[in-house]
Amino acid sequence: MNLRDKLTGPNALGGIWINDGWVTACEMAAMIGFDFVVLDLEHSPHGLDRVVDTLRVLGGTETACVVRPTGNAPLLLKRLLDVGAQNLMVPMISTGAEARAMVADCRYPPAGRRGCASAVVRASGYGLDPGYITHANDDLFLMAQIETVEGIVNAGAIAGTDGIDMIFIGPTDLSGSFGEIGAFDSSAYRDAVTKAEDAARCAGKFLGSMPVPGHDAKTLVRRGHRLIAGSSDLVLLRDGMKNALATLRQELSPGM
Ligand code: 3PY
Ligand code: MG
Repeated sequence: MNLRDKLTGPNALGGIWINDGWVTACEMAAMIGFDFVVLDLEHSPHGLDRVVDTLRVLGGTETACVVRPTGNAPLLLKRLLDVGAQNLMVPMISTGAEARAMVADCRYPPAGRRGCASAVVRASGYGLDPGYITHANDDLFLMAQIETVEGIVNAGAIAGTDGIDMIFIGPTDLSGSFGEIGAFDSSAYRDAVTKAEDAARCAGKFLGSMPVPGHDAKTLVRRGHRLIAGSSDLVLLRDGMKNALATLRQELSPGM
């Protein structure tokens, strides 16, 4: 089932950020039953090969692969699409023009300007799917991240852009754009989130975000969010290691 179909189901979708890019973590996430992973290229060291490996691992599973490129640039988007990524979460979309450029870069002509090598790329089954070029544009699920003050000002234009399927609010950067990273309780931040949510709703687009203090997953879902990217492979690994060491130290201390 593709991400769009999954999003129309009864429950909001729960996913996990993959920051280490370890394919085993993606495989495990699918076995455990996460609805999606976000393979994050913006804040991690891994590259395109890791994306291909992840798509291969998740290919036969019910877990959708969302890929977040480092930014909104045709050269990045084109290569991700060619290796078979279909669900892209593009960070820092702040104007309608940026949203239109993102969509155009992902669509084959005449709807867009994606470069074409459909006879050889993995996305078309290395050319085994001759119809790829005719359905590739429809297969896309494009998520624009609104996470700047400018993006909030232009939220209507971004959400209203044809081809943008979801507005994903990036709470950390958005709060930073208002002057203080993590100030999720300020009225400026709260009003901004409401504005982005209203814009998505008005445009009939899906909404998604990441839970942060004061805006937990339940609250987000109540406000209309359908895709919630919760924890991260690295956060879970870090906390698991910290706990394991704390327990071990306690058990090894004299007197225990
Ligand atoms: C942010 O919080 O800035 C993100 O991009 C992730 O949600
Ligand atoms: Mg961000």
